[in-house]
Amino acid sequence: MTDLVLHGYWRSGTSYRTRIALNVKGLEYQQAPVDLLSGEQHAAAYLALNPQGLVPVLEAGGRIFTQSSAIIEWLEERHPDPPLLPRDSDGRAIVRAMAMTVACDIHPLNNVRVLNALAGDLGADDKARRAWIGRWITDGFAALEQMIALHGGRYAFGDSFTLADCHLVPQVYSAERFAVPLEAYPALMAAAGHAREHPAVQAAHPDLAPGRP
Ligand SMILES: N[C@@H](CCC(=O)N[C@@H](CS)C(=O)NCC(=O)O)C(=O)O
Repeated sequence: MTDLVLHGYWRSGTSYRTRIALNVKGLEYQQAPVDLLSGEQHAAAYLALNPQGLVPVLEAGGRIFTQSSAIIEWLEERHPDPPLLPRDSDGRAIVRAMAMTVACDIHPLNNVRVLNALAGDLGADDKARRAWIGRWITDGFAALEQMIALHGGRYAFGDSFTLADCHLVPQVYSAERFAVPLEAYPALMAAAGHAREHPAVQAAHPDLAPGRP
């Protein structure tokens, strides 16, 4: 029996990155699907867990945590082995910068609510929304490519799986889903390819998540 419950949506990148971290740490957890397409994130019961109406939420023994990157850092502090951050402060800063490039500068611009606002407020059609998505992934991946070429090894930073890989894999999944060309990012794609071979990452794949139609 576990006291960890992850509320998430099968295809959400933030839920996916949290599942990866939970799996890397070898933790058992229950999953409670939240259907973003039907708007379950706006229901009163869910807003009581996360007033932002976003997934994921991690319940841990009665405590409620939101914001996937903060959840992963909490997991890192509570369950340090295996580590998701390098031992030295320089390395930690670089890994966090890689993760934040995804978490702060790519993902939020392509979130469901932003895409809905583009369509509803500005009348953007599917083609325009796909161009928007591609634009921000391309922008962030161009920077990440250079960072990974400089600091990467088997994974995005060196030869150990880190917080950066937790964030990178779901963003590549999203890029592929929206057919964003990825040939210009060989170092990034090599790191993502190795990360995808990790059993913890494979077990976190959206196709295996509850709630998938
Ligand atoms: N910064 C937040 C972002 C959470 C977020 O945007 N989640 C998306 C799914 S990936 C969501 O719940 N979207 C629902 C909506 O936009 O209505 C985190 O990392 O947890």
